[in-house]
Amino acid sequence: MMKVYYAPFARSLRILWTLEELNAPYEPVRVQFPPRLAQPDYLHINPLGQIPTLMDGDIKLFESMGACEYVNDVQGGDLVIAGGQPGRADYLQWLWYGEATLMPPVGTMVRNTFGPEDSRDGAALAEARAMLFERLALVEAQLEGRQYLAGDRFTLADVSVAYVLNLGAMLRVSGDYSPNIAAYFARMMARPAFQAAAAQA
Ligand SMILES: N[C@@H](CCC(=O)N[C@@H](CS)C(=O)NCC(=O)O)C(=O)O
Repeated sequence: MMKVYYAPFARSLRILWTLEELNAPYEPVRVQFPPRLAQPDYLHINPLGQIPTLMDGDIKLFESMGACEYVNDVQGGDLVIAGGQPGRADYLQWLWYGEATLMPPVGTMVRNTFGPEDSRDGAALAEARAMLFERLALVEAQLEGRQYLAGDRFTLADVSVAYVLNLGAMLRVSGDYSPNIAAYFARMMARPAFQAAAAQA
């Protein structure tokens, strides 16, 4: 059975959500955060000390969206838009956008909100927040007249981006989401699979 090393609110939530969407069996393994300080034995599993890690027998993945695609593959799921299918370009765009473009400012916000008090920088926080909202404007435009980010159906592109929107709620900025994003976020959070994953992570 696949094992997911997770911590609350960490990117492991993307993998747990994907597993729940596909009704796949898995074993969640809670890791204390941050592992390199709180749980050094985890460094044998993931030498970077990062969360998540997905283990499937001898196979190990430590990139959250890569792990989600892997889960979809082994489960024969329908959460990917393959080459040649309508929506493929949008799928690639938003799958990557969630991690590569939205997460960097959010990471800065998390560090400057929840990191050690003496290292928090209000100016860096404000700058990251502004950058996040500038980047979310493209998500808002993509969602005009759409329920999902790609291909008119729920995919891993939604898992990638909606996870970031959920972190925005933790950071108390979701009240400022623009209308399409606010409605989309509510739809994503209402999915039973998201709720099942979030309940444990
Ligand atoms: N690109 C990686 C990023 C992994 C990552 O940065 N994880 C965070 C938690 S969500 C972490 O472990 N941070 C602690 C650290 O880097 O020490 C992924 O998508 O899985």
